[in-house]
Amino acid sequence: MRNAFVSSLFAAFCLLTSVADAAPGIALEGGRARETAPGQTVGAGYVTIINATATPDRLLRVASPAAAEVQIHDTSMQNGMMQMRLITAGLSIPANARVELKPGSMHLMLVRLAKPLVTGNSFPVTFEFERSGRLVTQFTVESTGSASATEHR
Ligand SMILES: [Cu+2]
Repeated sequence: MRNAFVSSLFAAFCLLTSVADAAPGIALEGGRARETAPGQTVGAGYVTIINATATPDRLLRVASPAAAEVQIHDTSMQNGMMQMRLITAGLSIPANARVELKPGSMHLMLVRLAKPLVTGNSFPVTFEFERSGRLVTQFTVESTGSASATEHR
């Protein structure tokens, strides 16, 4: 019963959003990845997730043709060492908030790259949200040499 109710609500919502295409929702800004050296199979990606709605959402998973797997990682300092932790339960996106995935903080790990990431190139990344569904954004590859380049090897 509840499912039927939810899906009819969802259908009504889709109908509404298809009419009002300027409806606020989740937006992705500043998608970028770090260039990788030849032979390097793991890359790092960053993006800002903006929730302009009054409803919290949750980032469930991320995928890209550029890598076999895209993981969400968190970074913390443990005894002066930078540690990364895989976030498997999704990432909660509060209402009216900006969640920044950036160097030294939460970030995306592109695992088993299809090919090296070359500065200036770009590739699509798909984000799947619990409420907002799928959003695709382009990540631009930037050169390393910026701070916290030791975060990933
Ligand atoms: Cu990582």
